[in-house]
Amino acid sequence: MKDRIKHIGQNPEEMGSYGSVIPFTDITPKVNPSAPFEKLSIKNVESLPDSQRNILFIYPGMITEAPMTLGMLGAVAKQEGWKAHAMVNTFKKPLAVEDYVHKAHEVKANLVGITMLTFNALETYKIVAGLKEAGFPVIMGGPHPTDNPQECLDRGANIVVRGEGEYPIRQILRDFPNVPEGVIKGEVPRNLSELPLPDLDVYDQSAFTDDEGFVRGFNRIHTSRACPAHCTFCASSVLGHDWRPTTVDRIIEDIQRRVDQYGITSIGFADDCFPVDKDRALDFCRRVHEIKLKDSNQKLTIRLNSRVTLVDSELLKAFKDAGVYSIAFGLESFDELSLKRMGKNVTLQQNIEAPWMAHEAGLIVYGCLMIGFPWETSLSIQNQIKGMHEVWDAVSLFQVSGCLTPFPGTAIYKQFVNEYPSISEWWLDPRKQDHGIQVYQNAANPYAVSNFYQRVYFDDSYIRGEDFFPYTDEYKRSVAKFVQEVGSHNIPFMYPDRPITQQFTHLAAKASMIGEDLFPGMERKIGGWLFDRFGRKGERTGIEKQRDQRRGISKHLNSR
Ligand code: B12
Ligand code: SF4
Repeated sequence: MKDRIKHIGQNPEEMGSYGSVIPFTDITPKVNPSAPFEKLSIKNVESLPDSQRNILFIYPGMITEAPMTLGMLGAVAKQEGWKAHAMVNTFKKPLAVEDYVHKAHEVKANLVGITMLTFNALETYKIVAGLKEAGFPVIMGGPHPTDNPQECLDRGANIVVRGEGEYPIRQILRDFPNVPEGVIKGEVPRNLSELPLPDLDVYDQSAFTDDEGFVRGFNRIHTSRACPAHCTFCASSVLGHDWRPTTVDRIIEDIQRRVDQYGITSIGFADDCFPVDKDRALDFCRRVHEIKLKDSNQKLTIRLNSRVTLVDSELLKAFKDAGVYSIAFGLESFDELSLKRMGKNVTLQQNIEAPWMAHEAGLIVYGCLMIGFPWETSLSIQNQIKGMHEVWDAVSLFQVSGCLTPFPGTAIYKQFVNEYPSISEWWLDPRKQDHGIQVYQNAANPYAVSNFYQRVYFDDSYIRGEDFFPYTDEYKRSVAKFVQEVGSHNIPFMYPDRPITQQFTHLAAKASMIGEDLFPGMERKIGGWLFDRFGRKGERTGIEKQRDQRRGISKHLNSR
């Protein structure tokens, strides 16, 4: 067994681009790698015949849409003859630890696989503890375990998979129950077309279905993995930087089956960066018309993301002709120093030219911006504002993707953890759970988690607090000005042809900002109460709300 695990990649030499992120030699498996699972107290294993093996995949990070990751892993499990079940913690159906344990019992899970992001680490570890207590063996994977495998073992995981999970999970399921505990670094799938397409049947679709019957997330397609760039804030350890595309045939096949099965006409590419290979992108644009929609009056629309460095007029026009509706650029900053220090490897000029080119090609342009880098001063923010004005009419919506969250494994975390020791393992601090997550967009009661101005100004930065880095008052004042600029730009896009609504929204948002300065937390308390009593009724029942409170989500955000 030792040999086999080595074969699927324990050797640092085999880790490709991961090697530089965290040296694998840091990781000491908690348990002797040759200890088989039978030695654990697993209730179901021995009594079940092979044909009834079940794996339950869990996604504990609150989300509104079906995370394709579980479909990807579920498809592999099914290929191996296992029954795959998925459980996702959604705003529509929030889940508590006992729900996961109950489900694991219900499906007679032989194994439970958990996908872990960083922002809700403590809640995730509670789930691990609950499942372990009930006797279920737990495998963890995803961005957080990839960067913190030892922590996951220490918190109860039996196996931690680093990086992409398809090959390791296949091996584990084949060898089950004779699988050693510890850390596995999987072989990187080089040919993505060999992997099965995500299995959409593993999900409880009712958790993602909106009022119109649309299943959220089922339109999210992956056509490539990894991003060649090395932005220092980006948590890229899972996929690395070795960009790997799937074939155009495969993209067409994946879109077609979703159109056929779910009547999907709006596709979102989840790739970090779709157009890395321009020829492939152009080929896709030519062939997209092969996709047959159910009704000839329908049109396929596509949303995608790109670096500004990878587009030109020819490609952008081809996108437009292919039905691309919008393109999101990670502009991040218009401050040259910040761009440089965050390793974005783009010029100010490119940040200005690309949005204009896309706009001129007829695309809706989203410009994602970041603030809160520890080196920034109010001058950086003034430059942000100046830059925004350079692309004001080209960009439809600026998205402030938040005040910098130093995710583990990122260069920025490693660089600043010594200077700011308080950021060390921040994800284990109860006060920092859910940091940086754009909760308010989905919450049943938006006032429970955010102020009005945060919602309409797209300010999910919460920079009035100092969760990670200290900011001067002058910096905070500049940020306040910046988010107002973002708001004054975005509000007309949100309420086109409604000038009175635009004015009113702007005024109300300003009042909300002033109110927060004078009486911190008050708007959320009063607004939350009023909304609960008189507002549009959300999906959540009293019990579900209690679960939410147990998770601590509203409580924490209320205290911001
Ligand atoms: C699409 C996407 C979204 C979508 C959909 C989310 C989803 N999970 O489907 C949306 C827009 C909703 C979203 C939201 C957020 N996202 Co997001 N998102 C992505 C993105 C671009 C692609 C995810 C993906 O499908 N990857 C492709 C698959 C192949 O990789 P994977 O999901 O990691 O899964 C593989 C392995 O990790 C492993 N694996 C995963 N789970 C398991 C479980 C087991 C048992 C095993 C064995 C293996 C295994 O095997 C999988 C298959 O190979 C990634 C960036 C990226 N490149 O991955 C960011 C990323 C995951 N998001 C991130 C963040 C921060 C967020 C938000 C918090 C942002 C915010 N401010 O709100 C929210 C959180 C939402 C939530 N509740 O989860 C970070 C996470 C960093 C971290 N350390 O936690 C990432 C990595 C972006 C980044 N580079 O910084 N996101
Ligand atoms: S360009 Fe985007 S996906 Fe690529 S490393 Fe930078 S932030 Fe991450």
